[in-house]
Amino acid sequence: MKKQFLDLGKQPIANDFCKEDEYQNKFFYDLKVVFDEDTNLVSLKDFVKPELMFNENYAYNTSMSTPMVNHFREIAQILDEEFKPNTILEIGSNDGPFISNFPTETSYCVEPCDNFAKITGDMGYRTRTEFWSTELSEKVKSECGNIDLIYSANCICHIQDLDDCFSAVANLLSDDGVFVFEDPSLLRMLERGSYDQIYDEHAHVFSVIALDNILRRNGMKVFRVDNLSVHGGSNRIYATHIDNGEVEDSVKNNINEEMVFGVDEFETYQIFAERIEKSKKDLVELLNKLKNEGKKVISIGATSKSTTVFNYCGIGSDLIECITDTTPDKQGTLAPGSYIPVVDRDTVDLNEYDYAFLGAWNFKDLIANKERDFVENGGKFITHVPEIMVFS
Ligand code: JHZ
Repeated sequence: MKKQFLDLGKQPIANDFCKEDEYQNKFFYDLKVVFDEDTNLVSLKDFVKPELMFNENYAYNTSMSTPMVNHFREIAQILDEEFKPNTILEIGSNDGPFISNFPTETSYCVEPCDNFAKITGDMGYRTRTEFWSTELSEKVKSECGNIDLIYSANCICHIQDLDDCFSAVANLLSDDGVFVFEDPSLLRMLERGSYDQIYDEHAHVFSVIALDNILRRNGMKVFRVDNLSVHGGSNRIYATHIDNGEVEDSVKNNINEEMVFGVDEFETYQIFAERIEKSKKDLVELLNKLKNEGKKVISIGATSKSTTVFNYCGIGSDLIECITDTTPDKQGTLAPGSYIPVVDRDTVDLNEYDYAFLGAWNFKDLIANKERDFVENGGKFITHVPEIMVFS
Protein backbone atom coordinates (compact mmCIF):
# COMPACT_ATOMS: atom_id res chain seq x y z
CA MET A 1 0.00 0.00 0.00
CA LYS A 2 1.19 3.54 -0.84
CA LYS A 3 1.00 6.07 1.99
CA GLN A 4 1.43 9.84 1.52
CA PHE A 5 3.86 11.60 3.88
CA LEU A 6 4.70 14.93 2.25
CA ASP A 7 2.88 17.71 0.41
CA LEU A 8 5.17 20.26 -1.27
CA GLY A 9 2.26 22.23 -2.72
CA LYS A 10 1.67 23.47 -6.25
CA GLN A 11 4.82 23.24 -8.34
CA PRO A 12 5.77 24.12 -11.91
CA ILE A 13 7.93 22.01 -14.24
CA ALA A 14 11.31 22.34 -12.49
CA ASN A 15 13.30 23.19 -15.60
CA ASP A 16 10.66 25.28 -17.38
CA PHE A 17 12.60 28.55 -17.45
CA CYS A 18 10.54 31.09 -19.37
CA LYS A 19 10.77 34.50 -20.99
CA GLU A 20 9.09 37.61 -19.56
CA ASP A 21 6.11 37.35 -21.94
CA GLU A 22 5.55 33.61 -21.43
CA TYR A 23 4.86 33.19 -17.76
CA GLN A 24 1.08 33.30 -17.85
CA ASN A 25 -0.93 30.07 -18.11
CA LYS A 26 1.99 27.90 -17.05
CA PHE A 27 1.38 24.32 -15.98
CA PHE A 28 1.37 23.55 -12.23
CA TYR A 29 0.78 20.23 -10.47
CA ASP A 30 0.44 18.99 -6.86
CA LEU A 31 3.77 17.70 -5.58
CA LYS A 32 2.89 14.99 -3.08
CA VAL A 33 5.14 12.14 -2.03
CA VAL A 34 4.27 8.55 -1.09
CA PHE A 35 6.02 5.57 0.53
CA ASP A 36 5.16 2.12 -0.81
CA GLU A 37 5.02 -0.29 2.13
CA ASP A 38 5.44 -3.31 -0.16
CA THR A 39 8.62 -2.35 -2.01
CA ASN A 40 9.81 0.56 0.23
CA LEU A 41 9.93 2.77 -2.88
CA VAL A 42 9.49 6.54 -2.40
CA SER A 43 7.72 8.15 -5.36
CA LEU A 44 5.62 11.11 -6.41
CA LYS A 45 1.93 10.51 -5.80
CA ASP A 46 1.00 11.85 -9.24
CA PHE A 47 3.46 11.73 -12.08
CA VAL A 48 3.83 14.54 -14.61
CA LYS A 49 3.60 13.61 -18.31
CA PRO A 50 7.20 12.91 -19.45
CA GLU A 51 6.72 14.96 -22.66
CA LEU A 52 6.09 18.09 -20.55
CA MET A 53 9.52 17.74 -18.91
CA PHE A 54 11.80 16.06 -21.41
CA ASN A 55 11.59 17.80 -24.75
CA GLU A 56 13.65 20.00 -27.05
CA ASN A 57 13.65 22.80 -24.44
CA TYR A 58 15.22 20.77 -21.63
CA ALA A 59 17.64 23.18 -19.96
CA TYR A 60 20.07 20.96 -18.01
CA ASN A 61 23.33 20.58 -19.97
CA THR A 62 25.58 18.20 -18.05
CA SER A 63 28.67 19.33 -19.98
CA MET A 64 28.27 22.85 -18.53
CA SER A 65 29.48 21.44 -15.22
CA THR A 66 33.23 20.73 -15.17
CA PRO A 67 33.05 18.56 -12.00
CA MET A 68 30.40 16.37 -13.66
CA VAL A 69 32.40 16.08 -16.91
CA ASN A 70 35.38 14.85 -14.86
CA HIS A 71 33.12 12.52 -12.90
CA PHE A 72 31.84 10.87 -16.10
CA ARG A 73 35.33 10.59 -17.64
CA GLU A 74 36.57 8.78 -14.54
CA ILE A 75 33.68 6.31 -14.32
CA ALA A 76 33.86 5.59 -18.07
CA GLN A 77 37.53 4.60 -17.65
CA ILE A 78 36.80 2.47 -14.58
CA LEU A 79 33.93 0.59 -16.24
CA ASP A 80 35.91 0.09 -19.44
CA GLU A 81 38.90 -1.37 -17.55
CA GLU A 82 36.89 -3.65 -15.27
CA PHE A 83 34.17 -4.97 -17.59
CA LYS A 84 35.82 -4.51 -21.03
CA PRO A 85 32.43 -4.13 -22.75
CA ASN A 86 32.27 -4.68 -26.51
CA THR A 87 29.01 -2.74 -26.74
CA ILE A 88 27.62 0.10 -24.62
CA LEU A 89 24.24 1.77 -24.38
CA GLU A 90 23.51 4.88 -22.35
CA ILE A 91 19.96 5.69 -21.24
CA GLY A 92 19.54 9.47 -20.98
CA SER A 93 22.80 10.46 -22.66
CA ASN A 94 22.16 14.24 -22.37
CA ASP A 95 24.91 16.13 -24.23
CA GLY A 96 27.33 13.20 -24.15
CA PRO A 97 29.86 13.59 -21.28
CA PHE A 98 29.84 9.84 -20.52
CA ILE A 99 29.40 8.25 -23.94
CA SER A 100 32.02 10.51 -25.54
CA ASN A 101 34.64 8.37 -23.76
CA PHE A 102 33.70 5.35 -25.90
CA PRO A 103 34.04 4.62 -29.65
CA THR A 104 31.11 5.69 -31.82
CA GLU A 105 30.94 2.34 -33.68
CA THR A 106 30.10 0.27 -30.60
CA SER A 107 28.07 2.76 -28.56
CA TYR A 108 24.41 3.62 -28.60
CA CYS A 109 22.51 6.58 -27.05
CA VAL A 110 18.91 6.87 -25.91
CA GLU A 111 17.80 10.43 -25.27
CA PRO A 112 14.23 11.78 -25.58
CA CYS A 113 15.25 15.48 -25.60
CA ASP A 114 15.82 16.44 -29.24
CA ASN A 115 18.30 19.21 -28.41
CA PHE A 116 20.68 16.70 -26.74
CA ALA A 117 19.97 13.80 -29.10
CA LYS A 118 21.13 16.09 -31.91
CA ILE A 119 24.42 16.76 -30.10
CA THR A 120 25.36 13.07 -29.66
CA GLY A 121 24.04 12.36 -33.17
CA ASP A 122 26.37 15.06 -34.55
CA MET A 123 29.23 13.49 -32.57
CA GLY A 124 28.65 10.29 -34.59
CA TYR A 125 26.77 8.19 -32.01
CA ARG A 126 23.67 6.25 -33.02
CA THR A 127 21.03 8.06 -30.98
CA ARG A 128 17.38 7.17 -30.51
CA THR A 129 15.26 10.22 -29.64
CA GLU A 130 12.83 8.15 -27.62
CA PHE A 131 11.89 7.29 -24.05
CA TRP A 132 13.42 4.07 -22.72
CA SER A 133 10.90 1.18 -22.88
CA THR A 134 10.61 -2.54 -23.60
CA GLU A 135 9.54 -1.67 -27.13
CA LEU A 136 12.70 0.37 -27.65
CA SER A 137 14.92 -2.35 -26.15
CA GLU A 138 13.50 -4.73 -28.79
CA LYS A 139 14.34 -2.29 -31.58
CA VAL A 140 17.92 -1.83 -30.32
CA LYS A 141 18.33 -5.61 -29.95
CA SER A 142 17.24 -6.28 -33.50
CA GLU A 143 19.68 -3.61 -34.74
CA CYS A 144 22.80 -4.53 -32.76
CA GLY A 145 22.14 -7.60 -30.61
CA ASN A 146 22.63 -7.76 -26.84
CA ILE A 147 24.56 -5.02 -25.05
CA ASP A 148 27.40 -5.66 -22.57
CA LEU A 149 27.20 -2.44 -20.54
CA ILE A 150 24.04 -0.43 -20.04
CA TYR A 151 24.76 2.80 -18.18
CA SER A 152 22.58 5.62 -16.96
CA ALA A 153 23.18 8.64 -14.71
CA ASN A 154 20.45 10.70 -13.11
CA CYS A 155 17.87 9.24 -15.42
CA ILE A 156 16.49 5.95 -14.07
CA CYS A 157 14.83 7.88 -11.21
CA HIS A 158 13.04 9.90 -13.94
CA ILE A 159 11.38 6.77 -15.33
CA GLN A 160 7.90 6.32 -13.92
CA ASP A 161 7.29 2.64 -14.75
CA LEU A 162 10.29 0.92 -13.18
CA ASP A 163 9.05 -2.60 -13.97
CA ASP A 164 9.00 -1.78 -17.68
CA CYS A 165 12.38 -0.02 -17.38
CA PHE A 166 14.13 -2.95 -15.68
CA SER A 167 12.54 -5.67 -17.80
CA ALA A 168 13.65 -3.69 -20.88
CA VAL A 169 17.22 -3.67 -19.50
CA ALA A 170 17.06 -7.42 -18.69
CA ASN A 171 15.84 -8.07 -22.23
CA LEU A 172 18.76 -6.23 -23.88
CA LEU A 173 21.65 -7.01 -21.52
CA SER A 174 24.15 -9.75 -22.55
CA ASP A 175 24.18 -12.90 -20.40
CA ASP A 176 27.14 -11.66 -18.34
CA GLY A 177 26.45 -7.96 -18.97
CA VAL A 178 26.25 -5.22 -16.31
CA PHE A 179 23.72 -2.48 -15.77
CA VAL A 180 25.24 0.48 -13.91
CA PHE A 181 23.19 3.49 -12.90
CA GLU A 182 23.50 6.35 -10.46
CA ASP A 183 20.84 8.52 -8.89
CA PRO A 184 20.39 10.60 -5.71
CA SER A 185 20.29 8.51 -2.52
CA LEU A 186 17.12 8.44 -0.43
CA LEU A 187 19.15 7.84 2.74
CA ARG A 188 21.29 10.93 2.14
CA MET A 189 18.13 12.97 1.43
CA LEU A 190 16.54 11.83 4.68
CA GLU A 191 19.72 12.47 6.68
CA ARG A 192 20.32 15.90 5.18
CA GLY A 193 16.75 17.14 5.01
CA SER A 194 17.36 17.89 1.33
CA TYR A 195 13.71 17.72 0.31
CA ASP A 196 14.58 19.65 -2.84
CA GLN A 197 15.66 16.35 -4.42
CA ILE A 198 11.91 15.99 -4.94
CA TYR A 199 10.50 17.57 -8.09
CA ASP A 200 8.60 16.54 -11.21
CA GLU A 201 11.55 14.82 -12.92
CA HIS A 202 12.41 12.73 -9.89
CA ALA A 203 9.52 10.30 -10.10
CA HIS A 204 11.30 8.28 -7.38
CA VAL A 205 14.07 8.77 -4.84
CA PHE A 206 15.85 5.44 -4.48
CA SER A 207 16.95 3.34 -1.54
CA VAL A 208 19.07 0.26 -2.26
CA ILE A 209 16.37 -1.78 -0.52
CA ALA A 210 13.65 -0.65 -2.94
CA LEU A 211 15.85 -1.02 -6.02
CA ASP A 212 16.86 -4.57 -5.15
CA ASN A 213 13.20 -5.47 -4.56
CA ILE A 214 12.08 -4.11 -7.92
CA LEU A 215 15.09 -5.39 -9.89
CA ARG A 216 14.56 -8.91 -8.49
CA ARG A 217 10.97 -9.09 -9.62
CA ASN A 218 12.29 -8.28 -13.10
CA GLY A 219 14.98 -10.99 -13.17
CA MET A 220 17.92 -8.86 -12.00
CA LYS A 221 19.72 -8.08 -8.74
CA VAL A 222 22.07 -5.48 -7.25
CA PHE A 223 25.62 -6.88 -6.81
CA ARG A 224 27.56 -3.74 -5.83
CA VAL A 225 26.85 -0.22 -4.53
CA ASP A 226 29.23 2.76 -4.61
CA ASN A 227 28.36 5.76 -2.43
CA LEU A 228 29.08 9.00 -4.29
CA SER A 229 29.24 12.60 -3.14
CA VAL A 230 27.83 14.09 -6.38
CA HIS A 231 24.40 15.74 -6.41
CA GLY A 232 24.33 15.94 -2.63
CA GLY A 233 24.85 12.19 -2.18
CA SER A 234 24.11 9.54 -4.80
CA ASN A 235 24.42 5.79 -5.14
CA ARG A 236 25.94 4.02 -8.11
CA ILE A 237 24.15 0.71 -8.46
CA TYR A 238 25.69 -2.27 -10.27
CA ALA A 239 23.11 -4.83 -11.33
CA THR A 240 23.14 -7.99 -13.40
CA HIS A 241 20.93 -10.97 -14.27
CA ILE A 242 19.68 -12.66 -11.10
CA ASP A 243 21.66 -15.91 -11.58
CA ASN A 244 25.03 -14.23 -12.21
CA GLY A 245 27.88 -14.22 -9.66
CA GLU A 246 28.19 -13.10 -6.07
CA VAL A 247 26.53 -10.18 -4.32
CA GLU A 248 29.33 -8.04 -2.82
CA ASP A 249 29.48 -6.80 0.81
CA SER A 250 28.72 -3.22 -0.22
CA VAL A 251 25.11 -4.24 -0.94
CA LYS A 252 24.59 -5.75 2.50
CA ASN A 253 26.34 -2.81 4.16
CA ASN A 254 24.16 -0.24 2.37
CA ILE A 255 20.97 -2.14 3.13
CA ASN A 256 21.98 -2.44 6.80
CA GLU A 257 22.69 1.29 7.01
CA GLU A 258 19.28 2.04 5.47
CA MET A 259 17.51 -0.33 7.89
CA VAL A 260 19.25 1.22 10.90
CA PHE A 261 18.01 4.65 9.76
CA GLY A 262 14.49 3.28 9.31
CA VAL A 263 14.16 3.65 5.54
CA ASP A 264 11.71 0.73 5.66
CA GLU A 265 9.40 2.38 8.22
CA PHE A 266 6.66 4.90 7.49
CA GLU A 267 7.32 6.75 10.74
CA THR A 268 10.75 7.84 9.44
CA TYR A 269 8.99 9.70 6.63
CA GLN A 270 6.54 11.39 9.01
CA ILE A 271 9.51 12.72 11.03
CA PHE A 272 11.15 13.90 7.79
CA ALA A 273 7.96 15.76 6.81
CA GLU A 274 7.92 17.62 10.16
CA ARG A 275 11.55 18.62 9.64
CA ILE A 276 10.72 20.00 6.18
CA GLU A 277 7.86 22.13 7.50
CA LYS A 278 10.28 23.63 10.01
CA SER A 279 12.85 24.24 7.27
CA LYS A 280 10.25 26.22 5.30
CA LYS A 281 9.22 28.27 8.35
CA ASP A 282 12.85 29.08 9.24
CA LEU A 283 13.84 30.06 5.71
CA VAL A 284 10.84 32.33 5.18
CA GLU A 285 11.41 33.95 8.58
CA LEU A 286 15.08 34.55 7.84
CA LEU A 287 14.46 36.06 4.39
CA ASN A 288 11.69 38.33 5.73
CA LYS A 289 13.95 39.49 8.56
CA LEU A 290 16.74 40.31 6.07
CA LYS A 291 14.26 42.17 3.85
CA ASN A 292 13.05 44.24 6.80
CA GLU A 293 16.66 45.10 7.63
CA GLY A 294 17.12 46.31 4.04
CA LYS A 295 19.60 43.54 3.13
CA LYS A 296 19.99 42.36 -0.46
CA VAL A 297 19.83 38.62 -1.20
CA ILE A 298 20.84 36.82 -4.40
CA SER A 299 20.80 33.09 -5.19
CA ILE A 300 23.55 31.04 -6.88
CA GLY A 301 22.55 28.19 -9.22
CA ALA A 302 19.10 28.10 -10.88
CA THR A 303 18.71 24.43 -10.05
CA SER A 304 15.75 22.10 -10.35
CA LYS A 305 16.16 21.77 -6.59
CA SER A 306 15.66 25.48 -6.00
CA THR A 307 12.42 25.35 -8.01
CA THR A 308 11.05 23.07 -5.28
CA VAL A 309 12.34 25.28 -2.44
CA PHE A 310 11.14 28.60 -3.87
CA ASN A 311 7.68 27.31 -4.80
CA TYR A 312 7.15 25.33 -1.59
CA CYS A 313 8.24 28.31 0.54
CA GLY A 314 6.47 30.93 -1.63
CA ILE A 315 9.73 32.83 -2.27
CA GLY A 316 9.69 35.38 -5.09
CA SER A 317 11.80 38.31 -6.25
CA ASP A 318 10.63 40.36 -3.23
CA LEU A 319 12.84 38.11 -1.05
CA ILE A 320 15.55 36.99 -3.50
CA GLU A 321 16.36 39.61 -6.11
CA CYS A 322 17.84 37.36 -8.79
CA ILE A 323 19.60 34.05 -9.43
CA THR A 324 22.95 33.65 -11.16
CA ASP A 325 23.56 30.63 -13.35
CA THR A 326 26.37 29.59 -15.66
CA THR A 327 24.06 27.84 -18.18
CA PRO A 328 23.50 30.16 -21.19
CA ASP A 329 19.99 28.75 -21.87
CA LYS A 330 18.84 29.69 -18.36
CA GLN A 331 20.25 33.23 -18.47
CA GLY A 332 17.78 35.99 -19.36
CA THR A 333 14.82 33.87 -18.24
CA LEU A 334 12.53 33.75 -15.22
CA ALA A 335 12.86 30.83 -12.82
CA PRO A 336 9.91 28.39 -12.90
CA GLY A 337 7.00 29.45 -10.68
CA SER A 338 8.92 31.99 -8.57
CA TYR A 339 9.64 34.10 -11.69
CA ILE A 340 12.87 35.34 -10.12
CA PRO A 341 15.12 36.63 -12.95
CA VAL A 342 18.03 34.36 -13.87
CA VAL A 343 21.20 36.20 -14.86
CA ASP A 344 24.70 35.49 -16.08
CA ARG A 345 27.12 35.47 -13.11
CA ASP A 346 29.55 37.64 -15.08
CA THR A 347 27.05 40.49 -15.35
CA VAL A 348 26.55 40.73 -11.58
CA ASP A 349 28.74 42.33 -8.93
CA LEU A 350 28.16 39.95 -6.01
CA ASN A 351 29.59 42.55 -3.64
CA GLU A 352 26.38 44.57 -4.10
CA TYR A 353 24.60 41.79 -2.20
CA ASP A 354 24.72 40.98 1.51
CA TYR A 355 23.65 37.34 1.28
CA ALA A 356 23.78 34.56 -1.34
CA PHE A 357 21.39 31.61 -1.07
CA LEU A 358 22.96 28.39 -2.36
CA GLY A 359 20.45 27.01 -4.87
CA ALA A 360 23.30 24.69 -5.94
CA TRP A 361 24.20 23.68 -2.35
CA ASN A 362 25.64 20.45 -3.74
CA PHE A 363 28.50 22.59 -5.14
CA LYS A 364 28.92 24.49 -1.86
CA ASP A 365 32.72 24.13 -1.56
CA LEU A 366 33.34 24.93 -5.20
CA ILE A 367 31.12 28.04 -5.08
CA ALA A 368 32.52 29.23 -1.72
CA ASN A 369 36.01 28.89 -3.20
CA LYS A 370 35.08 30.74 -6.41
CA GLU A 371 33.35 33.51 -4.47
CA ARG A 372 36.07 34.18 -1.88
CA ASP A 373 36.01 37.85 -2.79
CA PHE A 374 32.31 38.09 -1.80
CA VAL A 375 33.06 36.63 1.64
CA GLU A 376 36.14 38.82 2.11
CA ASN A 377 33.90 41.83 1.46
CA GLY A 378 31.49 40.75 4.22
CA GLY A 379 29.09 38.64 2.12
CA LYS A 380 27.44 35.61 3.72
CA PHE A 381 25.94 32.42 2.32
CA ILE A 382 22.57 30.94 3.24
CA THR A 383 21.81 27.25 2.89
CA HIS A 384 18.84 25.11 3.90
CA VAL A 385 20.85 21.84 4.01
CA PRO A 386 20.97 20.22 6.54
CA GLU A 387 19.06 23.08 8.18
CA ILE A 388 18.73 26.82 7.65
CA MET A 389 22.21 28.25 8.23
CA VAL A 390 24.09 31.45 7.53
CA PHE A 391 27.85 31.08 7.08
CA SER A 392 30.87 32.72 5.54
P1 JHZ B 1 22.68 20.79 -10.44
C1 JHZ B 1 19.70 18.33 -12.39
O1 JHZ B 1 19.22 18.94 -11.21
C2 JHZ B 1 18.53 17.89 -13.21
P2 JHZ B 1 19.75 20.34 -10.70
C3 JHZ B 1 18.35 16.44 -13.30
N1 JHZ B 1 16.95 16.15 -13.32
C4 JHZ B 1 18.86 15.64 -12.21
O2 JHZ B 1 18.40 14.56 -12.01
C5 JHZ B 1 19.90 16.22 -11.35
O3 JHZ B 1 20.55 17.28 -12.01
C6 JHZ B 1 20.87 15.20 -10.89
C7 JHZ B 1 24.71 26.13 -12.07
N2 JHZ B 1 26.00 26.48 -11.45
O4 JHZ B 1 23.77 20.04 -11.07
C8 JHZ B 1 24.77 25.16 -13.20
C9 JHZ B 1 26.33 27.82 -11.31
O5 JHZ B 1 25.58 28.70 -11.72
O6 JHZ B 1 22.80 20.99 -8.97
C10 JHZ B 1 23.44 24.44 -13.09
O7 JHZ B 1 22.41 25.16 -13.75
N3 JHZ B 1 27.52 28.13 -10.72
C11 JHZ B 1 19.03 15.94 -14.53
O8 JHZ B 1 19.34 21.40 -11.67
C12 JHZ B 1 23.16 24.47 -11.60
O9 JHZ B 1 23.93 25.52 -11.05
C13 JHZ B 1 28.38 27.20 -10.25
O10 JHZ B 1 29.45 27.54 -9.71
O11 JHZ B 1 19.28 20.52 -9.30
C14 JHZ B 1 23.57 23.18 -10.92
O12 JHZ B 1 22.58 22.23 -11.12
C15 JHZ B 1 28.01 25.81 -10.38
C16 JHZ B 1 28.92 24.74 -9.86
C17 JHZ B 1 26.81 25.49 -10.98
O13 JHZ B 1 21.34 20.07 -10.79
